[in-house]
Amino acid sequence: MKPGASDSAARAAELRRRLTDAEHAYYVLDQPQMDDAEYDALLRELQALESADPELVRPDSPTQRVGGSPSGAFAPVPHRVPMRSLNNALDEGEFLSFDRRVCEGLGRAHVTYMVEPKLDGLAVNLRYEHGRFVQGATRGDGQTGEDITANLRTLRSLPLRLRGQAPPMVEVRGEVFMPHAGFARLNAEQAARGDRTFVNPRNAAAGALRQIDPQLTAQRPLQLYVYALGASDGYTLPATQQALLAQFRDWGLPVNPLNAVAEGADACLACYEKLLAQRPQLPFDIDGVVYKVDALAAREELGELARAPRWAIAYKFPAEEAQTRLLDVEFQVGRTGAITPVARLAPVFVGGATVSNATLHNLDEIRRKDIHIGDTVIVRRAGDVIPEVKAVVIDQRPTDARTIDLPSQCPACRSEVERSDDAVVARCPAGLGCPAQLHAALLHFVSRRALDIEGIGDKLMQQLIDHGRVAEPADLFAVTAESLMALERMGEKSAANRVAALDKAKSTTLARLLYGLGIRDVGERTADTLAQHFGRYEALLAACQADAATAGEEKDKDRYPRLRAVADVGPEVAKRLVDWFSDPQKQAMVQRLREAGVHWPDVAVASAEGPLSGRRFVITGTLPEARDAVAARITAAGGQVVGSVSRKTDYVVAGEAAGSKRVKAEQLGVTVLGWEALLKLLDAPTPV
Ligand code: 9MJ
Repeated sequence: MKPGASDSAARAAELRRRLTDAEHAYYVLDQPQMDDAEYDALLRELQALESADPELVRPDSPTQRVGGSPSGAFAPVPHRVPMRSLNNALDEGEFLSFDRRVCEGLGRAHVTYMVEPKLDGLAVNLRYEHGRFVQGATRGDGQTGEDITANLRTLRSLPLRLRGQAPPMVEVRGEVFMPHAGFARLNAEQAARGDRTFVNPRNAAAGALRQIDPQLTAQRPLQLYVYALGASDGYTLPATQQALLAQFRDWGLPVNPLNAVAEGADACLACYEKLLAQRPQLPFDIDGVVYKVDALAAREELGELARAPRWAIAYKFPAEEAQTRLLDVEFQVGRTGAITPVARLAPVFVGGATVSNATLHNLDEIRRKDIHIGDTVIVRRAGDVIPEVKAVVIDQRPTDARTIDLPSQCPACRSEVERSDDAVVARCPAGLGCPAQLHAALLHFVSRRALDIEGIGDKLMQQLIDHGRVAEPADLFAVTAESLMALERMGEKSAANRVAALDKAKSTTLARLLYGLGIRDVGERTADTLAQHFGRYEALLAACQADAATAGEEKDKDRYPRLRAVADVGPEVAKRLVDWFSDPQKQAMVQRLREAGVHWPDVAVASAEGPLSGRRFVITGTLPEARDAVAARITAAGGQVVGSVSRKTDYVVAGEAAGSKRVKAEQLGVTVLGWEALLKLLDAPTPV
């Protein structure tokens, strides 16, 4: 033994324990114990001890995750217990038939099931001997898999040693997958290096597990959840799947926190609906729900079929992707005149609905994805998100496939389009004179976050335009119940409701008006900030007129000084505002809105000498008072309320369920205030 070796051995053991605990806390429990820097420092210390005295190295040391050298081929691993797949139910009827068979088989009226989200990854078998991870294998054909031990060791959610009492041998089965965030990061890195990007997280995870060099696997953000038992020696089975999963958790293995228990078929179907609704927000892909009879003895009774057990079924979600043909590309004109391509598709059932249109975003995107008319394409529709053309199936391209070019004329009004220098963006210059822009602009004006006029949808708006009733926002307020009833299929009651909604919307706010006017690049947040800053429409108009005189200044910093004094307003937005407010037609339009009865109160402008003067606030989360009221208090005390957190922000007022803005504040070191702390600040005496 080397001098001081027993000290080193004790320290190494201590470091192994702390690092293993930290990995478990971070990767399994999702409750970090230490920051990355501390983890790295401890890991380096352990590496140093181990390289000074190789006898200190243990196979389950956190330094040994990327231990092995490239292995060449993956050796075959026969599974002692076959890795069966699951039978699928494609609709409710098939699930209910499964439940009926189970109930009849067991002679019971209803059965308790474990409900598990079906992870879309790769099934693996993990063998632990005396608590130590000794072998990991792929599913393969279910009888024989491949040895990917070295690669699996690099997953930090996979414990190299089980906690507590472990049997002489136990195989645990689960799914390796790549969460969305890691997938996006990986693809961005691949693209930056000019490497091939992955089509979906499942392919990326499969690629990562099949790396010959575990160093490469280690760099891929893989995650694991376990859900089943394989072979075991000297292990007494628990009574239920619930208890089995609890045992896995106690051993330090990661178990999906979304798993749930359901009594009977109705509860199972309710879980399905819940998970389907959660699916778009989940941090990883799931492609259905797995139902397993909870009682293990009941499983024995039901038995197994050749390929799949009788006691479990996977009720699949509707596929989010499907192939179809791109029949044509049409161009749509948006509210600001931007002309965007839309795919016309051979109708295809995807994501639970028949899709015949999909967005193509812009010409850049079309070129990047190499999309041609006539191509077979992969269409994606996830949740309520607008369907998109994700990729082309290149080897099915017909010889007469056509390239896609921007039109030279506006498809709605035939004006010559303006193209960007790189010819990827086209815009119709006709403004509200273009019927398509008018339609989109009016829909924006009535939308919920703008004037919030209920009951005037796409079709009714089109009719109002076609019948010459409405040519600009102010005309909406002249619409009468009689004129609405003269339009197709509008009854007296509906007409009266719409007129009432119009009447109600006349009383609005400056922020809603500014947003509703549809000035380019002025979103809800900027509109809000402008309203807070200027307080009155005329003050904003005056600032724009004064700033217009500075448009020709040579130096950037001398242009638009009044507008740029507003938080969140940069040179581009300032220019858009100056252009818009300098247009006499736009001013006449606002004047006509006022004449039609649209009105809004002045907003209290930040007072120059309040206790909070010169301080910038961001409000986030749910507070005891409405957001507008909180903003008014801050403004009255001289503070300014802005939309986004930056280094220039002084305080973030965070209520309940505050999310990303709070996180960003903490990252940037911006002070986060709770409600009480804000009230104190508001009461503080004016600084002298
Ligand atoms: C997935 N893919 O999430 C099973 N699975 O159980 C879950 N797969 C399974 N269970 C037995 N949660 C065979 C496969």
